[in-house]
Amino acid sequence: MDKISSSEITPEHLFFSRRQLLVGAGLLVAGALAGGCGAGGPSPRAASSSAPPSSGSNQSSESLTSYEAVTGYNNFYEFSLEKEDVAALAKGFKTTPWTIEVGGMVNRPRTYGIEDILKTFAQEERIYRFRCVEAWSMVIPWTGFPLAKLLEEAEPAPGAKYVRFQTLFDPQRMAMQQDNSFDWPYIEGLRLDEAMHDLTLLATGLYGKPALPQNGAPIRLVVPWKYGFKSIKSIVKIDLVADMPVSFWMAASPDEYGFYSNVNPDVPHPRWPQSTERRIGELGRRRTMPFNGYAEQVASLYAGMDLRKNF
Ligand SMILES: Nc1nc2c(c(=O)[nH]1)N[C@H]1C(S)=C(S)[C@@H](COP(=O)(O)O)O[C@H]1N2
Ligand SMILES: [Mo]
Repeated sequence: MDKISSSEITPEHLFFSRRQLLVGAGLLVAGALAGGCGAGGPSPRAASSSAPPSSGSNQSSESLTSYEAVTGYNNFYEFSLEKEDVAALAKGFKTTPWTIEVGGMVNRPRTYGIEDILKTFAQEERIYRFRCVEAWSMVIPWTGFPLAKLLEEAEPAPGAKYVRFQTLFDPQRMAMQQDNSFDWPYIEGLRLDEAMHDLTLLATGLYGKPALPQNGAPIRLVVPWKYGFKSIKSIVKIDLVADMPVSFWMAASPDEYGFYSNVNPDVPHPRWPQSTERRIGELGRRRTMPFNGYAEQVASLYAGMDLRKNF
């Protein structure tokens, strides 16, 4: 019912200081924010305000990563392979008008304008850990809505087993797409049950503001228990499909990148051991948690699977 997250109607300086206060306090949350807001500690909060508060102990030390780092240290190969250069090169990238085509094996295909998306789906705030396969991590307050809501509107047809996502292909505006050593456009995929999981977000903003181009504006995926590359940016197409999609990184380097890409400290990547990570803004390293700390919510999705084979 409340379509505007409280952060959107709070002047920026108040938003920033209130966030720091909440995180510093270990987490108070739900009641302090507008109804339905998912904000809390770095762990996701149940939407219901009657959910028991998580113990503050594993969260009090996890501060939000600074806005400067979240918007200044980016992987977005369409613009640059250098994380520090992406923001400048993406500056001025136009994200309106923008359409997102939802189709494939659905009963109700639909093309949304980004403004329809913002009107149709109540935006909420979710604070998630974000873990790149390069073994660095952040804590980011996203604004967005569960992908499940959009998929429910589309009504997956029988036989649809996966969701395939596609980034804009426009080499004039995304200069690296002129480089043929990659197989553009960027593609990602999820199994349908992963896509329907409540943690899986379509994000339109962060820190209570519309997302900037470097973070995948106007709409990008966020799957907090998987390596960051699954969280595809600047999406124009979402298709329900029968077969497992081949992602951009699977196509580029199949030995290094599997379909699942769940954060897993026990399965090293050939170039980056995964047992620890560097939290941006912190000294020293943290131990990497299975499923990036979301095992309680998502491990059951992989019951009976060999996670070394299905990496
Ligand atoms: N289209 C597209 N999406 C992408 C990428 C990319 O290069 N192109 N990089 C991925 C990687 S490797 C990471 S770690 C995250 C980075 O998101 P951030 O810059 O918002 O932190 O975006 C992911 N989504
Ligand atoms: Mo990444």
